[in-house]
Amino acid sequence: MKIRLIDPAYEHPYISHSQKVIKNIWFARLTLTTLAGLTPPDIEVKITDENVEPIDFEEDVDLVGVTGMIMHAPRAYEIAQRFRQRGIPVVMGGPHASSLPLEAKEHVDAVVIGEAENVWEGLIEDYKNGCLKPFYKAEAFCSMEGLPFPRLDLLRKDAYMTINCAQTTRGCPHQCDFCHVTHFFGKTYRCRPVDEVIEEVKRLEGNFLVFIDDNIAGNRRYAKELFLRLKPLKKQWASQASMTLTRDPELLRLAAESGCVSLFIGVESLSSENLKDVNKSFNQVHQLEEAMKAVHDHDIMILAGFIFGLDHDDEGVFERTLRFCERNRIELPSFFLLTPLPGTALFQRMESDGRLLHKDWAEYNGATVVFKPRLMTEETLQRGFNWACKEGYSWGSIFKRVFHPQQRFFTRVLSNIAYRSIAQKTPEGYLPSLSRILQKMNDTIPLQNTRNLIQRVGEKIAEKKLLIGQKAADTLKLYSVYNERLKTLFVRLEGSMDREGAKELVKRLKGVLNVEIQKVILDFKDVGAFSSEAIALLSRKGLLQSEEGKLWKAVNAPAITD
Ligand code: B12
Ligand code: SF4
Repeated sequence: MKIRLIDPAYEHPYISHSQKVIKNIWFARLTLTTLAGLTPPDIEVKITDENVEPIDFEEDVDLVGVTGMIMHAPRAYEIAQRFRQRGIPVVMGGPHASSLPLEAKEHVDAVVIGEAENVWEGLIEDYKNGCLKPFYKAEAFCSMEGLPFPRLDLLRKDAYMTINCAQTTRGCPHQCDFCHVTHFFGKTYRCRPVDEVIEEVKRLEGNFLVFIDDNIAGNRRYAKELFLRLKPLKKQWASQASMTLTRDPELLRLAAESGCVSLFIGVESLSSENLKDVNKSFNQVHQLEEAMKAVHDHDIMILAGFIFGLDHDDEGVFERTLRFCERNRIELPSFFLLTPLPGTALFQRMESDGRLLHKDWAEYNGATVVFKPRLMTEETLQRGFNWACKEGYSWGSIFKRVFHPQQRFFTRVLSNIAYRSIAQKTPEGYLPSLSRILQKMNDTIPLQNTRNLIQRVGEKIAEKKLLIGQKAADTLKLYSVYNERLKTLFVRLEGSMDREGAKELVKRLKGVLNVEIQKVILDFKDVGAFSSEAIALLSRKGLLQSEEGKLWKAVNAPAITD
């Protein structure tokens, strides 16, 4: 019996990679090599990764297996159709088929939902007996003990940066709303026996490998043991981890000592409201810069993932995020557009709110807007994203991010050049016109004179006083969000306000008036103390008026009688 396993290509004018780029930056996924490893030895099994070689549709095979993420679905269905026209049965599995098995079944003979480990051999038996079932779903997640090693020998070694890939864990202890991993693996986080991982790593040629785990440090005890055991092998490795890794200095040190040279870290957003919305509050915004520094101090290169289009993102998000990457010398920023993947909590929410623009899965590629953003139009989000991709890999930005005295300088430059070649294919974008203004409206204004400040609502209950006291710092902070759909700028003020602070606020707001903003809502709730001159100035300028219909609307304006 002959089986052909196929990884469909993704054809797209600027997202698909050329053979050269694949050779420079891609590693092979473990999907089909794992499946081949699970195939009984008496069966001839071969792999085609259509990204690096064409499919032979005339091949003499008995059964075809196709995989695919969501964006690959249309191509996977085309491939299935071509083989089925010849009477060759096709089985589909992977993230897309597992999320939408009924849809997939319309295009193939059998669908494997979830992991293949516990069902693949049975499926082959059913095929041999002529009784292939429409769906296969294992009753439980597979054991991580004794998994066969992936058949890396079936890949075209010369086509990728490396084929040295291994997996140590499956799943993730977290449940971010946009991520497919927890949907696929449930709330499980399963670790392979360290001995088996070490044995597999020892067999890999060369000194570099990629652990394709979603979160290699999800279980600290396990990760520490793994890193300790990896150290003597003197290999270098790359992987993905959540920010929580950076909070355990010992874990980070062990990772570095065991050969970790680069980590993909999902930072996602610089807004704590956004992170809260998508159930990722464990990424603490105020600790981000420190976390990036800790990783760099161990000479580990950072590939930081950022998502644009979350509900609290306004037109300022693109520039703010890029400047963050430059300031923190993030070697390889990876920008994605929020993409509701079927099966995720995000998808359910967007679908029930009527926010999905369509279900053309090929467009669900992380670089195309497929939903209605809350604070921007679709066009602004798309163009801003394009701008960030291009600008992020401009020479100026590369210079700011990699030109610093650290080891592996050339690796950093070379990988940026490779990413630059991808970024340059992105269509023209533009920085939204309000971006600069929004940077100024999200700022901290230092106080000149703190002596004359009058505590607000000083007579209220003691706890409140304490809270207000804490907020009445020596600065005035501006948190501004622009809603392009309502043409309204919301400005939340926090801290204390003296005359100079009020003057500076008025000056900045005057700049805002020159652009398309139609209304400004100023929220004074978190201003703990004012000087009487500040109040007088704000009143003169009309900023404390709260009547509707005016350009300004004040919320929680001070009512101080001194
Ligand atoms: C490595 C990886 C990548 C690499 C891929 C490199 C390459 N050469 O393709 C990189 C970093 C480039 C990448 C990019 C992207 N990725 Co990716 N990636 C992964 C990751 C971490 C591991 C894949 C892997 O090897 N898994 C190990 C194997 C053993 O597991 P598996 O693939 O699930 O296969 C098992 C079963 O699904 C089943 N199965 C799978 N296929 C088939 C087929 C048949 C016939 C059968 C019977 C069974 C079967 O059997 C296997 C054994 O149990 C997964 C997460 C994950 N844990 O899988 C995300 C993941 C697959 N990626 C994902 C996404 C979204 C992307 C991007 C679209 C991100 C973006 N927005 O740009 C891009 C697309 C890139 C592209 N053009 O293809 C999502 C997919 C979600 C979805 N529903 O589509 C995942 C699940 C991550 C996530 N957080 O949600 N990715
Ligand atoms: S931490 Fe990463 S892998 Fe884990 S659920 Fe969140 S996005 Fe997914």
